[in-house]
Amino acid sequence: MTNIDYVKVFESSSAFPRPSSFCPSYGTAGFRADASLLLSTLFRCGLLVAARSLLLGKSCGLMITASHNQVSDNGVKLIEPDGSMLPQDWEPAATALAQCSTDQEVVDSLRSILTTGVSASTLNTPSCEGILSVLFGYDNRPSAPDLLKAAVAGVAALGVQHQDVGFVTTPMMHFVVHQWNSPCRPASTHEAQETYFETLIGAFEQLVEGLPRPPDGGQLLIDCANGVGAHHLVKVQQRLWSAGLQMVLFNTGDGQLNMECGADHVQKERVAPTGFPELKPYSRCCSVDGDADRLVYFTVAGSTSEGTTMLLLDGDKIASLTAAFIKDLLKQLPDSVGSDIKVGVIQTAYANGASTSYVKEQLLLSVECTPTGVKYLHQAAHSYDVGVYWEANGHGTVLFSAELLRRLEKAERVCSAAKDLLLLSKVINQTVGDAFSGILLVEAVLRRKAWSLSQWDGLYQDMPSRQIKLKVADRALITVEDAERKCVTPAGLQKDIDALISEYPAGSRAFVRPSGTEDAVRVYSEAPTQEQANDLACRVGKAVYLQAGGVGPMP
Ligand code: NG1
Ligand code: ZN
Repeated sequence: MTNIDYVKVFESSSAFPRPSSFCPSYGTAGFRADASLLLSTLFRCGLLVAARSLLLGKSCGLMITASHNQVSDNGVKLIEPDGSMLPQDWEPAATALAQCSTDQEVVDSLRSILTTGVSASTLNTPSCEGILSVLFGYDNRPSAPDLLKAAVAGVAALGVQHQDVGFVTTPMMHFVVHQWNSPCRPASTHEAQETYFETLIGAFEQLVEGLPRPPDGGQLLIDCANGVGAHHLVKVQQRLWSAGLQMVLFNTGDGQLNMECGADHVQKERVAPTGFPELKPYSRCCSVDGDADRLVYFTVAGSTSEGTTMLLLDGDKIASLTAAFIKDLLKQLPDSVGSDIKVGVIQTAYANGASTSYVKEQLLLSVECTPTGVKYLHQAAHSYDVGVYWEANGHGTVLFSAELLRRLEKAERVCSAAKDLLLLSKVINQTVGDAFSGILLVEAVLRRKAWSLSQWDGLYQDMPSRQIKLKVADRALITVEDAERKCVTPAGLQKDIDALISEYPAGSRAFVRPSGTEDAVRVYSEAPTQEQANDLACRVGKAVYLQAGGVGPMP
């Protein structure tokens, strides 16, 4: 094990004291808070990611972003050498380190991480300092440069080198870290970014080769949320135009990040983003979030006297389209290749009930429900040969098992479905949910099926749903089980929720959980009509407010 200079760690830590009232914890997607609070957290994440790199003997990554949150927030996500997310058994150590009150506690916490390796499985892995470094990426928030300096100081305190990858989307960063640790390591992180685009676009071009452009001319209006995605999408516009995909970019940085735009806004508010032109019925539109790891499609149906109807094609619809396409291809494989392939669709409690029924009853595929957060879905997807996972908010991807890929490679010369599945596995960023990869995936599948947006939308009709959030004094008092569908505490709250649900028609449901990224409690409901869903969410919100110490206006 490397000799760690703990005196240096102590001294470096003293420049980044934790604000006394700030108690960070590793949430649904890393640490996230108002950026002004985060310097100590970033310094300590620098220590942690450097420690992890030393223990594994490989280069880890650190991405500075708060995704779809407002511009004054920021956050940090840690990335494993293979491009996956920080293992869950490291999360308590990350929280403990971030919460230390003194520099001595920081040193002690770090020492304990390094000496125990957190879990026995990482203890004996040799270090190989010198060839490893920590990779840093960030989005376009104004707080990024200061937070980056704090993280660099943390990594330097352990004597580990770093590479500045620059402005990147979160999924690009996962891909770059994966590449950096692969046997054919690129010469620079810039080259790794080029490989990212070449891999995804190259596979897309082959999937759509020779197919006619869509009837709408292939125009796709993209809301970039004024985030980092725009920075990269402009560079590939020309090449994709040649492949029949005309990306027209909006909210490319002239407005405020995520302000009335972005995938979260479009999905939760069910409105077109700001800055969009008046839409023609069924024109193709999509929206990505601030760090471009989420994607939702939307359009408008024909207008009525009350205006146009917004159609949202969310993560559930993307998952359903993808699963249907993959299932068709798998059916075409010869028995020797495709007889015993295990396919699963992984969702959370927020998945629309109609999508779950579609996958189970129409596609006849198994559905698994996990707690919110892609780390849970991703882990569950690993137990299938093809694990299709998406959150309703548009965050998801598909994982192909190594064994299946080997079989497909053997068969690709003689079987076009095997070749197509291999191309799909390249269009899809398997390290993490990726909006750009999602766009290429959806566009390729629609082109292959010669489907319009309305045909895609017609796979199933969403059950009316409603999501609200409210504030309580301490959201940690709300605890949940059964993949977050049942409330354990406060005692009695679930009984009240059940009683409310029983007043609505069969098939109605509602649940409550504390957010892992915001100081809020989320309430979700589904019912046969929109009025009933709104009403149910509001009444469940009131029950939470009364039983869990609501703050501010009652729903
Ligand atoms: P929280 O705030 O824990 O609900 C939100 C999303 C998650 C996930 C994370 C990370 C909803 C209901 N929740 O988590 O799905 O995307 O942010 O960004 O959309
Ligand atoms: Zn995001």
